[in-house]
Amino acid sequence: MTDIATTTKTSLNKFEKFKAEKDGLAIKQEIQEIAALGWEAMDETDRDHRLKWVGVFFRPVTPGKFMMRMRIPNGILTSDQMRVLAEVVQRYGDDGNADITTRQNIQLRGIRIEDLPDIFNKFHAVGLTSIQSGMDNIRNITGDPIAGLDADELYDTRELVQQIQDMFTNKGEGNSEFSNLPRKFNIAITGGRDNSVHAEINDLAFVPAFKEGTGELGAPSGDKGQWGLGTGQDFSSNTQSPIFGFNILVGGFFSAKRCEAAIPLNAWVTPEEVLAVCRAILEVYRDNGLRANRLKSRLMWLIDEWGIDKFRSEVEQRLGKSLLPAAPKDEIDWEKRDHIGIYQQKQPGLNYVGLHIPVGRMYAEDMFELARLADVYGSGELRLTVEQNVIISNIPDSRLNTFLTDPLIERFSIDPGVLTRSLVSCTGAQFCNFALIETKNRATEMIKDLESGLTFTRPVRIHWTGCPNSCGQPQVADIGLMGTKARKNGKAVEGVDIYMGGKVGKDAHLGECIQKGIPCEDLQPVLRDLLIEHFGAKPRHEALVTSQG
Ligand code: SRM
Ligand code: SF4
Repeated sequence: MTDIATTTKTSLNKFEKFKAEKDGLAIKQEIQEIAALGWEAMDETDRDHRLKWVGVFFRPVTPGKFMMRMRIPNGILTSDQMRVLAEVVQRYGDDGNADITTRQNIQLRGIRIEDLPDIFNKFHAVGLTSIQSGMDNIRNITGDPIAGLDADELYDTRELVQQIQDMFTNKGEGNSEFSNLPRKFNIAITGGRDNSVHAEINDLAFVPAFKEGTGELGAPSGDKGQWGLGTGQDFSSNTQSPIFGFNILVGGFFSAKRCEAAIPLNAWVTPEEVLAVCRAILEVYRDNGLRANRLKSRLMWLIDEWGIDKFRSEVEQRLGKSLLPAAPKDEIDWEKRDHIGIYQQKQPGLNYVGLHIPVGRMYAEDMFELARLADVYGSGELRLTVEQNVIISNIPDSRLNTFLTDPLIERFSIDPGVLTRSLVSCTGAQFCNFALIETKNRATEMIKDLESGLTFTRPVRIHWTGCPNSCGQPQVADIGLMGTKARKNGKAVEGVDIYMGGKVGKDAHLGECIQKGIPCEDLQPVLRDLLIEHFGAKPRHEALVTSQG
């Protein structure tokens, strides 16, 4: 447990103080009481902060209508789970909707506090949880959205992701061992080749890497139990051929103050070791992370203070083992795929189909329909991507043609416009009180207009984020737009800073700010010029003349 006593009381920030007074997770036991009391009468700190430990977010923009953030490990859910989420938002009529998030997750809106006991019962019945999904907890763990379907993947990480989530949430019931971190913590793990998780922007990421078989593994020989649960895929038995495992990256994060890509820990672990190493890193962060200044509490700040070598050796101490050095290269050697469209699975005769969900926004009817699609044509499984889209898996060849004639495919296209296809947007001013600008609606409109005036020869990934917190990840985009206050004719107006050069997949690196304070009302021609100048877009009339002449 966190030894907050070691930090003097006066040096604690206000968040640390209220956590020290009452652990956030304690709110779980008080839900009945709070539901009966109502949101206006309840304690303000409970309402604004502690409820986030059970995934319930007070929205100052829509007081009384809360947001609920789920946990969808690896972004995979069943049609039954999707239907329960749909039922929850359905009861709120026009106020109810849901968003797919940039962490392969779902957030529900319009939630009334008096319904929480019933909602939690519904979640429980289908194995859903929203526990520890906000505030100083570990966020939804991202994994390859086509894990287990991809013929080219090196390791199916679904079980590992679930094990890690089960460890720090006590199988979704809540775990006070990890409910008081210095700040949020992001984990990603991928066994695929295209860095589908944006490993570089996570506090902790596991990326696939082979190690020459030397028989000198750090794990105690034959004692897998000590390293956590087996994964059913034992790559460590043959010590002659290269052994599969993961290189570890640490410290990636975005914040209003600072953005950093993750750096190598210089450690390589087998799949069997991942769980224990994850726990050790979380414990080191929990017990040593900086708690005085909340703007300097993410893992990278601790790594800065200690240096990576000390951080690594503290992790080794927790583990009670030395870590092997990183494999010389990782296996992220593909460009990132977006999975929209039809793809054959590694299982013969089966396909997965990626549907484009415009800026991740869904209404109850959409969610019921997506669940129906998964049941009727697939195996009842749905998957979410960090681009805020949905994949329906396990569709037999024989059902594919009928699937493609389903009316829902018109709404959620398998072949959207070039810009629409890769558009990502954070929540923005409609629901988020940090927002400096409206995002989702504006982004959708502007992209439509740009598409109608231009032709493209390559995709361009445009990400919108409503403020410098960077939830919409503008730094990973070809063009990233970050909400800001701009000035026009002496007046403050909604504006954006423009980021460019974000590279995803192989050799990922973060984009940088190239232009500041463009008023949103003047943005479209600026984007148009950027698309023409840097991404080979052509004005439609010009493209027509060229093709005719
Ligand atoms: Fe975020 C805070 C939404 C992904 C960095 N984020 C918030 C809050 C909770 C602020 C608030 O209370 O209103 C937003 C809720 C708005 C709402 O009503 O939806 C919010 N963040 C989101 C989501 C929904 C954006 C989206 O539309 O997809 C994403 C939910 C992910 C999930 O399922 O858990 C989301 N947020 C991210 C990411 C991207 C990622 O994880 O890959 C980042 C940058 C990466 C990172 O954290 O290192 C991100 N969110 C932040 C920050 C800045 C953190 C920091 O260290 O300063 C905040 C502010 C904070 O925590 O104090 C924040
Ligand atoms: Fe809200 Fe800012 Fe995050 Fe967008 S980036 S969801 S506006 S906190």
